[in-house]
Amino acid sequence: PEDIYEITNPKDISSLKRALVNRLIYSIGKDPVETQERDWFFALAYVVRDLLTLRWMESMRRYYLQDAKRVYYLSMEFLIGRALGNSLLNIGCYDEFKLVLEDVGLDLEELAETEEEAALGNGGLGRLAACYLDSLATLRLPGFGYGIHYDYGMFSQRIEDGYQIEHPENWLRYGNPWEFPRPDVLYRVQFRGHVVECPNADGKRRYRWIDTEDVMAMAYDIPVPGYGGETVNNLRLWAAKASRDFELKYFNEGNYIKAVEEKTQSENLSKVLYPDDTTQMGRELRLKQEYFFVSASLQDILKKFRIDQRDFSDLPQEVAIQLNDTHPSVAIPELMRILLDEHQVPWDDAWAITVRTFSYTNHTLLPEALEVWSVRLFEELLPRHLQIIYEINHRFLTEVGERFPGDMGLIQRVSIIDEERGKRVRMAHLAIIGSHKVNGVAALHTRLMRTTIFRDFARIFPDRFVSITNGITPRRWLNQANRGLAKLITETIGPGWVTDLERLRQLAAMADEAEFRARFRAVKSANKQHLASLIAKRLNIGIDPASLFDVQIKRMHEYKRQLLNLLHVITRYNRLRAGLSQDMVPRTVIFGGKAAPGYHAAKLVIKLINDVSKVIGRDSTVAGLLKVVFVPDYNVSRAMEIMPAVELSEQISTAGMEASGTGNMKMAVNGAITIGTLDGANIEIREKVGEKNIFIFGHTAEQLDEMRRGGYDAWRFYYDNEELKLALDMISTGYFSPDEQDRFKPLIDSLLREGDRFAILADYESYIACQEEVDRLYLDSETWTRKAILNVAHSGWFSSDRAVREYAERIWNTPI
Ligand code: 26W
Repeated sequence: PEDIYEITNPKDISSLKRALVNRLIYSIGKDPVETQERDWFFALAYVVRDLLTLRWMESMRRYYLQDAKRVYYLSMEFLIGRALGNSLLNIGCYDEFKLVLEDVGLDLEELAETEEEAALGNGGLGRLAACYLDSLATLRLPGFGYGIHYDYGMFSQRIEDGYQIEHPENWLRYGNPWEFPRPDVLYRVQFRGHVVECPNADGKRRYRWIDTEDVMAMAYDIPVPGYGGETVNNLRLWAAKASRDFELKYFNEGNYIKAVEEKTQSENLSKVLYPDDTTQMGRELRLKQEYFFVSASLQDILKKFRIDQRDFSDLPQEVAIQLNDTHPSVAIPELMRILLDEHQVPWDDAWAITVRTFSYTNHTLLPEALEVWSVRLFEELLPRHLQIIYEINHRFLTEVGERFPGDMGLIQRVSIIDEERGKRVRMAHLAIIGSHKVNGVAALHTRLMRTTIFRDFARIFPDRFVSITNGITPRRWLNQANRGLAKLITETIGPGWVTDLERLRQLAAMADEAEFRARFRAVKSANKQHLASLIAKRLNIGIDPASLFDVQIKRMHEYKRQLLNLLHVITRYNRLRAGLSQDMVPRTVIFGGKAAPGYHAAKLVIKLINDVSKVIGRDSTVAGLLKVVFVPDYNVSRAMEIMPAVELSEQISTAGMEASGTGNMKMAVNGAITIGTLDGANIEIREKVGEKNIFIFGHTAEQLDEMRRGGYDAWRFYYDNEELKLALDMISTGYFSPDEQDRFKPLIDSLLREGDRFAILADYESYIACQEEVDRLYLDSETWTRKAILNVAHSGWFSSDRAVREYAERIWNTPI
C-alpha cells in the first residue's frame, strides 16, 4: 500500500492519525496495544520528519533554480535542544497532533519529554548557532550548518552532597529520529604524513601531502524547519569512520585485533564534545576534531559549487563561509591548500578568493579562551597547513612592514606565530587576516575588540571590524517556551510578531492599561506556579510562587560572578536574621549552570551555593522570606521551563568580560526585569527598554580599567563595608560548611589575596543598593508589571531574525 505514510492533508486529524499508527506498526514494529511512550514519540517524530522532508526537498530545488548564493555556518557546536515541539509549531500542526494524541490517550507535552535533547554545545556560542539556523530558514535564506556528530554531547550534571558530578549523556542510545544518515556522503580526511616538493614542467614548485593517516567523514543530515513550514534547511554533521585501507594493512598481516583496535581509535574522533568553554587546552584530539569537520565541510561545499561548470574566482559570489569563533579557522589554510595544491591556482588569486569567502565571529576577549596551538603539534598533524600558515604570515608581515616601517613591535604583536613561550599558532590572528569581515557580538564587545586585543589589526584593516549584536529566536524562546504569554500577545496585537518581533512595540501602550497588566500578571503568576510545581516534583523542594523569582542561569564562571549574587543572598540572610525584614520582599533565588569538569573554582561555587541553600533552608527564622535553589543539569529544556517564570534576570558579569550574553535577551522578552552591569548586550537592552526599566549597577569597563591601573585594593573593600566583611568571614570560617571549615578558602583567597580579578568586591556595595531598589519596586506591583511589559515591548530588536539580516547585508552580501 503506497499510502502507508502519506498524509493527504496535514490539517485532517484522521489522516494524521492513520499516518501515526502506520508509522508505529511499520517503522517501529510495535502493536499499538503494547506500546510504550517512547514508541509513540518515535512514531510521531517520524511522521513530523515526513512532513518536513518534502518541504526540505522543495527548498533545495528552489535554491538550485534560483542559483542563490549559499551561506555556510561552520561551528563546532550546535546547541539545538529538543526538536519535536519546535517543529510542530514551525509547521503549524501543533494543535492537530495534540488532538490526535488525545485520541489515543496520550498527552503531547508529556510525550515531548521523552525526547533526548541534542546538547551538542556548551552554552552561548552553541545556542547562538542554533538560533541562527532557525532564522536562516525562517527568512528563506539558503543557509546551512556544518558541525560534528558527537556521540556524547554536553555531560549531564548531577548534584551529590552539593558537588557537581558529571555523567556522560548517551543521547543517541535509542537513535535520533530526526537525522538521515548518509553512508554515501563520505569524504577522506588526511592527518600527519609529510610534504614533498615536486618541481613542475613549468619550473613552478608543487607540493604534495603524502603518507597520511586517513579518517573518513560520514554525513548525517538534520532538517531545520523555518517558521510557517515553507522552507526547510539542512544541518550536516560529520561522524568519523575508519578508512578501509587502514584496516586492510593489518588484515593483510593477519592482525585482525590490531585492525579493529585502529578502527575504534580513528572513530573516537567524533566521540565527545569538549566541555570547556573558557580555557583552551591544546589537546591533540581537539585540533583533530577541528580539522576533521572543516576538511569534510569544505570538500562538500566545493562539490556543490560544481567547479567543473565554474571558475574558482566565482567562489566568493556563490558562497559565504562564516566561522563561529576560531574553532573552524583552519578552514583558511585548508581552502588555500585545495586551491594551490589540488587545482594549481596561483597564490595571489587563491588568497583573494579565500579572504572574500570567509568571515569570522569573535565571541570572547578573555585571553585564556583564545585558541593557540603549539607549532610542534600543528606540524605533526597538519604539516602542509603549517607551511601555508607560514607563507600567509610571511606575506602579511612583509606588507605590514612596508606600510608601517620601523615598527618592530607591531610585527611581533600581529604575527600569527607567537614566538614567546614556545612557538605557537594564534588562531585569532589567522582568522582575522584570512577574513574580509570580523565581527564582535555586541557594541561594547566590538569596541573593546578594536581598542584592546585586536587594536593593531583595527589599524591595519580599518574596515574589517563590524559589530553585530546577538539575537535569539522568538519561535523557541517566546512562542514555544511561553505559550501563555504568546497567546496573550497574539490576542492583543495579532500573530505577526512571531516573524516580526519588533511588532511587540505595540504592547507599549498596553502597559498603561490596568486590565492588560492584570492579564500579564496572571500569565507570569501561572508560569511561576508551573515552575514551582516542577521544582517540587523533581527536587522535592517547596518554593513560594508568590515570592520574587530572582534567577541566574548560565555556565558557571568566575567572570559571570555567581559569587556576587551569593554575597547578596548572604547579606540578605543576615539582615533578615537581624530583624530587618520590614521592607524586604520574600525571594526565591534560583541558580542553574554547569562548570567545566576541570574548573575547580567554578565547581566550588556550586558547592557553596548548595551549602548556603542548606543553611538558609534549615533556618526557620527566614522561612517564607528567603530560599535558595540550585537547579541541577541546566540545559536547553530546563531553560525553556525557567525563562517564562523569571521576574528578576541576573546579568551581573564583570564589565568588559561578557561578550554579549543571550540569556539576558530571553528573559527580557519573557517579561523579566534585568539587574545587570554595563556589559555585553545589557547596554543595548538598557538603550531599548529605557533606563527606568532596568536595574544597572557597578563599575563600567573603563572605570575598572582605571581602578586596576591605580592598583586594586581588595582589602579596602573588605574593611570599609561591615556587611561585606561579615559575609566573607562567614564563608571563610565555615559557617556554611561546619564539617570542613576551610572548604571555601580558595574562593576567599582569590578575592582578598589574589587581587579579585573579577572585581566582585568593587561592585558589592552598589549591587546591594540596587537590590534594595528591586525590593522597593516589587512592593509596587502595578509599577513593576508596567516595567515588565515595557521590557517585552522593547525587546523585539533582539530577535535573531534581525541579527541574521545584518549578517546577510553587511557580511555575506546576500541581502533579503
Ligand atoms: C576553545 C575553548 C572554548 C570553547 C568555546 C573557548 C571559548 C568558547 C566560547 C567562545 C564560549 C562562549 O560560548 N562564548 C559566549 O558566546 C555567546 C554568543 O556570542 C555570548 O553571548 C557570550 O557572551 C559568550 O561568553
